[in-house]
Amino acid sequence: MTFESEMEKRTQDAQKTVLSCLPEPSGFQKTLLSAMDYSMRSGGKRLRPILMRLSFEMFGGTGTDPSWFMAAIEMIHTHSLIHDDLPAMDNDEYRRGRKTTHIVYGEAMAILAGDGLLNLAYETAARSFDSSAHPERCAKALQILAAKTGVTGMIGGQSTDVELEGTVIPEDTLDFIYRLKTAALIEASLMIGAVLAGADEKSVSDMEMIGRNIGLAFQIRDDILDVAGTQEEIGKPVGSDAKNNKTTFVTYAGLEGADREAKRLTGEAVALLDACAGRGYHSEFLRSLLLSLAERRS
Ligand code: GRG
Repeated sequence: MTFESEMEKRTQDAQKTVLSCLPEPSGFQKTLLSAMDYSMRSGGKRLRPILMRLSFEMFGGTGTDPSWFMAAIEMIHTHSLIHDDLPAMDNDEYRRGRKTTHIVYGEAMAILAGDGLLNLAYETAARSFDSSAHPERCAKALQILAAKTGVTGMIGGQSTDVELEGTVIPEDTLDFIYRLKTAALIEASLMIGAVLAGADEKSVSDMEMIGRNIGLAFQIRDDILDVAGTQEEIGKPVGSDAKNNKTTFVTYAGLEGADREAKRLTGEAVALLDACAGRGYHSEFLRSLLLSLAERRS
């Protein structure tokens, strides 16, 4: 199977898994549920659930269905995008090539749709206990999900980012923001797959570091695309960082320096993955996927 056809197959699998966990828009909350549904169905690469399943498979997972956590991480990711696009944050009109949730459903409903997805994520992840032969692994995975999403993870990074908007952000603070805001969910995806599969502590910690390096590279690529991409590629207008007066990695390193750093970080991640292969845990497709992210245009 080629890389492209396997990617297509895995994207469809993640898409089916994620959408099967969404409630039907009906009842008095129909508008809220429609707003959640709209946001979850509007494209997206489904990268985090794909990474989670790949990690689960790499460590030979059995006895627990990772689907619940796969859907949960995508719900949390989508919640963050809905809230990040709000007028109080980035004030963006387009996301994933479509109008943002607050443009279609209004600001109040978009706030609630984000809140709804964040709660639904934990409700969904907790369903993994029902059929798991290893409930203690599900409990550990739930802890990771909450910590990497909350104040020590994505929300903490976003708050620092929001607070410092319009200022010249020192490079080490920018690194902290990227690590929490963007890398934390990617770390969580790889760690949870490993934990649900019963991987040892060293392997879980390696997956965390792979996620960190890939997450930082992913954010730097996002900075590059915001300057050098096109609206068709990124699904929203380019130049949003400049419009919002944001310090990004490109501010410090320029486009070429940022490209070099994204590739260096990807190399670190692949080296760690190769070390896992040396201990008998191997996924050729995950390796190719990590390398392909360094070149991504969307
Ligand atoms: C509002 C709590 C809160 C957090 C916001 C993650 C985040 C923090 C904001 C989203 C905007 C942004 C630039 C995030 C950086 C990570 C990133 C590049 C997200 C886009 O992820 P993709 O490319 O998106 O995986 P798709 O659409 O493919 O799912």
